[in-house]
Amino acid sequence: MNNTLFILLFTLFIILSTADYFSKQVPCSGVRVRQRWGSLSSCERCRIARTFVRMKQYQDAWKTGSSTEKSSLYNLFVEVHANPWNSAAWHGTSFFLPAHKYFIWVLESALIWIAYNEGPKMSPPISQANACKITLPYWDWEMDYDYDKNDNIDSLSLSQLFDSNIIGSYKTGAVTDGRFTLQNWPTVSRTGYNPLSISTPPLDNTLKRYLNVEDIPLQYDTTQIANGIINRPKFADFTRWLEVGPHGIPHLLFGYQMKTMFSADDVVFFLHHSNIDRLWHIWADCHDYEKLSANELTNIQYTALNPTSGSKPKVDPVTNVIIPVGLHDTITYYWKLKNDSKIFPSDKWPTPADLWGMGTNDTPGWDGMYYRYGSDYLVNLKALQKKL
Ligand SMILES: [Cu+2]
Repeated sequence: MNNTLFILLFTLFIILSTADYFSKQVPCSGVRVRQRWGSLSSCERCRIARTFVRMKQYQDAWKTGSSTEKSSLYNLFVEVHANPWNSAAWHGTSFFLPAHKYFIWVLESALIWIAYNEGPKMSPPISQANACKITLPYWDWEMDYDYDKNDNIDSLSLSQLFDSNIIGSYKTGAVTDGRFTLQNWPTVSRTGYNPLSISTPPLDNTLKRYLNVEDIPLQYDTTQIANGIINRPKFADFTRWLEVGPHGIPHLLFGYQMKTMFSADDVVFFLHHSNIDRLWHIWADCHDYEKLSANELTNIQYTALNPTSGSKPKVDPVTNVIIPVGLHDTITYYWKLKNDSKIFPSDKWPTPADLWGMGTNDTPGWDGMYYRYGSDYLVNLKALQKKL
């Protein structure tokens, strides 16, 4: 085979082996390594925030089917998450972890795609080389837990998450500084200003945050998280605990948009879910489940649970049929009832089994998924605990 033909076939292979809508259109390859938000440089944080804002502004006919109406790329993600069929299937069932895993993976691909295609036109520009380095960071809120309750210092106020240039200052109410003020960042959902009844008028599209730690404190420190992972070798126990407790509290603490199904209106949603996905990875690693292939999984590693707790199963909002959530049942990514989505096409809806493997150097995961989390202090903590 001559060299040109080989390169052509190799390029075609790369394109075909990374199948999600966004990642197949950019030549960025290799494993994506997700880092903690606090470990990123201010340039890296700013690059990600500017790309999010560009994604909000970027309009295209994302809603396929009969509609050609243009819509914001970022808002599409907000709406896909808030869609009643998706939200029913993805929450309070054992689809919770795999559904959000795939959702944030596609969002990360879209971020890279926007930075790659739009970045060079931005002022200041983002180079294509830097665009390919973008990954979705995680907010490790367990590090912001208030370890010393008597020092009169609110630990969350010192979190590296908040600043006046990027995510916004640490304060209750409307976001008025950073990159996500109303001018740059009109939210999809409209909320009022009363934290106790956010649907009380006047309603507007300003992003708002509650952030009242006296009312809703962060309840999980690193030891509790490590023990929660170690002591729950069964998926059923782990996912129930993770969704209700560690996942739920930051949503309530941020309040406003974040405590509704329009929670993805705040980019903090994605940093939070990156952390939740990271804890799922650590759980699999801790119990050596990551060495199993999808066809070796038993109901220790994945259990079909609908509902995860309580007695009311999640049902299809139209037919009232109980949503099947087995290892080989497809997770829904409906755009809306009748129209398919350009970026979540129905022939590409994954199952939990599809999403089990993250890919190795030899074999990419389902839909070309290939990512890891950066060096992790929790893993070290786990080793410590095992010695005790
Ligand atoms: Cu969700």
